Amino acid sequence: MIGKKLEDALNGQLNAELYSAYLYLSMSSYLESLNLSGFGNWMRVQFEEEQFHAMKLYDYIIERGGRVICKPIDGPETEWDGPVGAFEATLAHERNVTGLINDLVYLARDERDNAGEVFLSWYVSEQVEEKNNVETILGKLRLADGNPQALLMIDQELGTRVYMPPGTAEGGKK
Ligand code: OFO
Repeated sequence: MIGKKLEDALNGQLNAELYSAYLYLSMSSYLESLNLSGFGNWMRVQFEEEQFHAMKLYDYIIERGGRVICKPIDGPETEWDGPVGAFEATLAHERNVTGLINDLVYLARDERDNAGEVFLSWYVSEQVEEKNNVETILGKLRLADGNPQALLMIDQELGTRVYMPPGTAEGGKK
């Protein structure tokens, strides 16, 4: 059975992942409002990924004999400074989430919960991938630097992103 401290912390992370989902849904809607439907699509897929992250925690807490407590989810922002502003905010958010995940790993270690630490290692790798993905897009956006044609090309590329649940043939880990 999971210890109370780690159970509470995992519940907190479940809430944080649902907030992430809500944040990216809000960004999707914002980008759609700019007629950047490819960017909107990318954020919508991100919304689905974050729900997966949340539900993985949900299942794990239950599997370990804990209890999931559904707390209120904060309301996300609704406006950003264009796609660059949205992706800068995404990068800052993911850096923050990485800090939360690292703290959970340290807590699992302190609690001598080896199973919990192994479980959390999936999130450690996931954060590296998320940060890299966002940095890549931000790099392209900065290169485009206000060039509408280049922006539309990136929009087209991001419009091809499809949600693949982890474990499916092409989804691999993501
Ligand atoms: Fe769940 O990785 Fe982003 O927040």
